[in-house]
Amino acid sequence: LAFESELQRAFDQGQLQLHYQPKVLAADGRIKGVEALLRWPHPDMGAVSPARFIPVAEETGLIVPLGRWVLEQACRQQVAWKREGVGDLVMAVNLSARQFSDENLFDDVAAIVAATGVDPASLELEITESMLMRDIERAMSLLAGFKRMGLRLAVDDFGTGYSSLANLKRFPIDTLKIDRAFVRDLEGSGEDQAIAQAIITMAKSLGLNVVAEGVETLPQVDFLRDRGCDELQGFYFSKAVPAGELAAMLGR
Ligand code: G
Ligand code: G
Ligand code: MN
Ligand code: NA
Repeated sequence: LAFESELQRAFDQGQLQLHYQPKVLAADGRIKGVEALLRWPHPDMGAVSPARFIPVAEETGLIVPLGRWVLEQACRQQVAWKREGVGDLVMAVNLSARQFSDENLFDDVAAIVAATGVDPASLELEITESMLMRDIERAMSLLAGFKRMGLRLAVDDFGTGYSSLANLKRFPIDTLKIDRAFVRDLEGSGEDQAIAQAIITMAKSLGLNVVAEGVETLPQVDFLRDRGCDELQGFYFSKAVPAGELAAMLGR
């Protein structure tokens, strides 16, 4: 079967799963929220990376129903964790370019928020810079609508795209996520240290929450915390795990 038909079939048969990666407060290590990340445990190929199948889902258009499923699943999980006393975590969900340009996105999100009863203040949409910059007017009105709905908005992979902070401040953004490209070599690279420091300083002065991605080592943790980064996400703390494992982590 061609890869795209296999993906469609996996989706139809309920084989795609969501895992959740913690975001911890730099100050005290408590889990503040999670990022929902798709997983495809393939019977023959093993785990297929979303880096491989998301672009295919974008091409075929499957990303639109798949994205709705991800959002609904993530919202239901947020509500379940809250109800069960596991925690009132901020649930972050990635949006892809094709979803973002889909004319029904706003209504789909509104319908899912209403149907699941999730507190919109506990739902964060992760959007990349390039999605914002492609059609600035449309992005502006979409984001304004999401803010009126009470959602949180994050710019993902920050620093790799074209936007400047000056440009970004026109958007009603709550959070900047420093791309892991700047975190990876933090210990050895004075340039990456300067970039990370500059992003944190400017984000703070604009009143934005800052999250560093791809945090894998204690020296990275120390550097980012000491410079005022609010939240940390990466393998140092945890990879993305199934919902049950996350609940167990919070229980400890
Ligand atoms: O989890 P991992 O690092 O392997 O993810 C690889 C890429 O796939 C990342 O860019 C991530 O944002 C993206 N991705 C994972 N899950 C989703 C999802 O539910 N929706 C979208 N649009 N992208 C996702
Ligand atoms: O593009 P986005 O930021 O949504 O991508 C999230 C991806 O980053 C996921 O595929 C996740 O598995 C991956 N990831 C999360 N933490 C780390 C980390 O500490 N190191 C590396 N290399 N990848 C990570
Ligand atoms: Mn992300
Ligand atoms: Na990212």
